[in-house]
Amino acid sequence: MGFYDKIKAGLKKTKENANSMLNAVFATFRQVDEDTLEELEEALIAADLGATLAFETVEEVRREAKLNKINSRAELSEVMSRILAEKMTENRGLQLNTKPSVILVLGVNGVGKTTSIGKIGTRLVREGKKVLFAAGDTFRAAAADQLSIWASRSGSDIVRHAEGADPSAVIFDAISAAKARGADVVICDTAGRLHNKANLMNELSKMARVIRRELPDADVETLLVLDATTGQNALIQAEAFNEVAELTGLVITKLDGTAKGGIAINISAKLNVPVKLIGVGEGQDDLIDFDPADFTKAFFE
Ligand SMILES: Nc1nc2c(ncn2[C@@H]2O[C@H](COP(=O)(O)OP(=O)(O)OP(=O)(O)O)[C@@H](O)[C@H]2O)c(=O)[nH]1
Ligand SMILES: [Mg+2]
Repeated sequence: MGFYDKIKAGLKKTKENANSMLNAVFATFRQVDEDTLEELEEALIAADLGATLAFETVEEVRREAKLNKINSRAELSEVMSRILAEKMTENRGLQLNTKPSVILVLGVNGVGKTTSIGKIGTRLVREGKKVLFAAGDTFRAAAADQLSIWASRSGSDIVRHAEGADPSAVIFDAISAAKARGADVVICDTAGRLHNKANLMNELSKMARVIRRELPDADVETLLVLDATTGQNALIQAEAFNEVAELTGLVITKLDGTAKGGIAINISAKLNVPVKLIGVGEGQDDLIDFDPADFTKAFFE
């Protein structure tokens, strides 16, 4: 399956959710008039695009319709997907060119951090890389157990400490092990931390400092994982984490579920951070490279 088909299949549910209102607009579409534009704006807000982006998009559709008549549903969906794709930050993929390089994975409870690490590990191992997981979620022993399962499933190594250990110490050990064993990529799991808890945020910056101190010249991806089914709340989380961490990318999960995928477009447009990967299931292979143009095309088709 090509990327585009995979996105389409993965987003089937998301499309059904997001598009019930959009479909209604498209179904009755004849020409771009005030009624159509108003309905379109409402439908975009309902699809989690947010009021600002919905308004801007509709204004551009209005302008476009004046310049080049929009006469069919196909033309309307083509114009809409192009406008939205242009608003998103370009995705140049994971930058992991140093040996070792590091991926630090952040996000609140239950968004899919550990699962996404398992999927990313699977992919990198298949590309022939030596991958090492760092079990930086030391809150619960079960967290490291879950990561261990993903390590063996993906063919990655793991460094873990006992429950309650200092997460920064785990990361320090993982980096030393990576240097000693010649690993290509260290992927650090972290506890589901709440953005309004100062101590947890401090812990996070401490981990980032350890990475920088031990590997000053390494490529470091700091990925924030967001659960698409939480809608606008995901945007609030993204803004909060973006203030304390130097995010290099977003991973948006659960786009196979009841999410209305507009949140991916909204966040990518709002923050100057690209969506790099999307999760479309619980399986090892349910991870897709995010491409703004393909995504919006699948979204409106
Ligand atoms: N449908 C679906 N489920 C997902 C996806 N990604 C993760 N999940 C599920 O979401 C649940 C939570 O995933 P975890 O990876 O444990 O989340 P986490 O962020 O590590 O959670 P904590 O460690 O508790 O903070 C699990 O049941 C996963 O299988 C996805 O893309 N689609
Ligand atoms: Mg976890």
